[in-house]
Amino acid sequence: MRFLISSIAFACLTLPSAAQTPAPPPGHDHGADMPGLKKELFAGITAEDLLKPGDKPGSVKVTLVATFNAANYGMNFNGYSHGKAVLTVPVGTQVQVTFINPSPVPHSAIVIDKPDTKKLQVPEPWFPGGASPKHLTGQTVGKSEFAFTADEAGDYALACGFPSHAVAGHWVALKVSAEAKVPTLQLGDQPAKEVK
Ligand SMILES: [Cu+2]
Repeated sequence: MRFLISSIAFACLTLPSAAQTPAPPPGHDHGADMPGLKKELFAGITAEDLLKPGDKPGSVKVTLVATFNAANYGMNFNGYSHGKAVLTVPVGTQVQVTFINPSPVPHSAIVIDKPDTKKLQVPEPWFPGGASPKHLTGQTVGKSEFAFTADEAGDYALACGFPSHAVAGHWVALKVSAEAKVPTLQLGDQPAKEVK
């Protein structure tokens, strides 16, 4: 037994050099990377890509990258969680979504009524077509596309449909507005900006 314990102690002392790097202090990891990300899946994509003009008038492109960084334990889209990025589109906008999950942890994307972010599970998208494939089981290390028409004004969310993730904050806000003339994007505390 003594031999076994000393072997374990020896093994711990001879771990590779990464183990000797001091860990960052807790709570200071918001901009840090998550381990195991397939970075080429979202190279060049930023928070601004949450909302861009689409190919046709009256359409927008939304690029949602789950686990963009380590914020909210990776349960973020392009670094934002808990509705802290707000995408506003005029009623009737055609929304084309590219969903990317570069991580081995399953995530998905679905448009839901904002109060439903408090539900553990949401079976159907609010607007027909508004979910990535198998949103309840999610996908890992990959990309998918879907589209929907935001034809009813209201406060919605683009959320991760993997059970319990939306409750944990894995969503950005989507406002479908009868007053808005152009799509705008608000990132955190910055003022909303018309997308270009
Ligand atoms: Cu998720």
